[in-house]
Amino acid sequence: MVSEPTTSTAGDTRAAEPAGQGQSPTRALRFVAVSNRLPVVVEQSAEGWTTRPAGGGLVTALAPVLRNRGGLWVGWPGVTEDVDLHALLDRASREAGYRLHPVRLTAEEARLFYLGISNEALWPLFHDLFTRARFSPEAWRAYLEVNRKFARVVARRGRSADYIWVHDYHLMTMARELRALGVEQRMGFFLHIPFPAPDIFLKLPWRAQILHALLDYDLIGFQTARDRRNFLDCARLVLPDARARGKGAVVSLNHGGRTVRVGTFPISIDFDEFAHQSSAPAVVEATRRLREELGGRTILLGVDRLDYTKGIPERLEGYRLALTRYAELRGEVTYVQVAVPSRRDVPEYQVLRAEVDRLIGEINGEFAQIDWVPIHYFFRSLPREELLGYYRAADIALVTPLKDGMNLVAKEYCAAHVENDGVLVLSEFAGAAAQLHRWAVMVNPHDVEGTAEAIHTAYHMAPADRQRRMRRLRDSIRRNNIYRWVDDFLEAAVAKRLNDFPYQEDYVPPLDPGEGF
Ligand code: GDG
Repeated sequence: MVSEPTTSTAGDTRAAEPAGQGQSPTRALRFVAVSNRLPVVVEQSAEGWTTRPAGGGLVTALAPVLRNRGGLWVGWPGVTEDVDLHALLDRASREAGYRLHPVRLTAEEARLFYLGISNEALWPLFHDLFTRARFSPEAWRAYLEVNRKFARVVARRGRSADYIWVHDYHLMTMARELRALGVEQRMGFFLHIPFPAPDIFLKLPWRAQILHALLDYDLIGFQTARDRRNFLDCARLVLPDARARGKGAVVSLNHGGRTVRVGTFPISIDFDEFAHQSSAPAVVEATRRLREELGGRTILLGVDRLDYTKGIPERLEGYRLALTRYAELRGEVTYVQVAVPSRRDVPEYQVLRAEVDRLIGEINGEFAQIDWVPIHYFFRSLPREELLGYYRAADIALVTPLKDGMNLVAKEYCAAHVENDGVLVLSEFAGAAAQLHRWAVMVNPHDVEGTAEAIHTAYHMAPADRQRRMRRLRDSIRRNNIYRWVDDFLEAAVAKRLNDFPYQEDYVPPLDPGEGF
């Protein structure tokens, strides 16, 4: 950080930390993960304020990395009320196995930074849906201010041996703020969502500010080669002196006398853990029960946050057409859609919810028989064990986003199919397609007829073909698991691997008093 002494605060409890593998606490290599949201949901219940682990791709990917490594995760707890976070987050940190440190936002900051820019400008634009994007200068000023706030919290909590790893589109200008505060540590950034091509990115009023700020990181990571190519094309157009050099997964970008590394790091899952949990007796029993309850029919499964990028209405239209065209599917297949509520206060998401409700009502109304319902719909998050039961029970997974950074559901579905059965129907526009396209049934999610045909193809696929493809899918995901993702990123960032960060069972660093509490 700036320098070690200035990071100490009065009453700092760090001196009590165990050294870990013979290193003094302040020298031990430590992860500081930073993301918009902390990986817990803080909510009010009958017992008062409580926390529970949050879901979502980023948490699934990062939690195993920080667990028991004395790591720190900095983020917004998601509430703007005056909640006593100290005890709440202390307990949640012990349960998680890493320290959670909050950045408090006012209701106005949350509205402008989180809703105004992150959800209503960057999210749609970066997913190529620019007609849904709104650009508010007032919200942009709040975005910059909140990035500054995050930077101040990290600068105060930091130590010289930290590796600062910032995540996602909410925090693209944070490195600039950290540098302005004199922070010198190496810092990396990973974009979980796609990076758009220049003809879309250049519509952003703050395109130059974002690119300049991103270049203050030392390493910028993208999910796929396509995203990185888009980023480099945009950088060359907006910053005429920018020059990319090198080949392979990590290249160098020179600009203004600085060299930044730019890499491709496809994110993944803890494959072995998913496979292991899917074999647990409770999951096997849940799978058996589900199959029985659904009358032994072929099960199609969709699992998504209820988000317009996930292509749920388009998929439903594809299913409707499949039932219309291929009579043999009627009464023989059942589609289970799990839609996890998301961003409920954004109007587009309310419209989407109504559209999905309407389509499901129409399809069920049109095709249902007295002993068969074509679509079972859950508008809620399922407990992990139940989700795994659905993954295992499903003969066909429909993963058809209009655009997705990666899509972990596709990988989790395959990991859960420990008997090498099941068919993955996958969108060409999911980041996962780059890795899995050879063995999945590929679709263009905008093509209703193509989607119907893909369902038909998956339904009729011969068992030997299913097995061969699923084995290949699982081999690829097993090899390229979440630990490989972390190792590749850290190797490029600081020439280290995950195992260089000391593992300490049951150790969570003590809570720092001060800002945020
Ligand atoms: C972003 C990018 C990128 C879903 N339903 C339930 C549940 N989930 C979990 C899944 C999975 C996660 O949520 C969803 O991850 P995705 O990757 O599919 O999608 P996003 O949340 O949009 O994630 C994405 C990711 O970041 C990582 O970089 O892949 O492209 O958009 O882990 O298991 N979990 C539980 N119950 C559910 O009902 N417990």
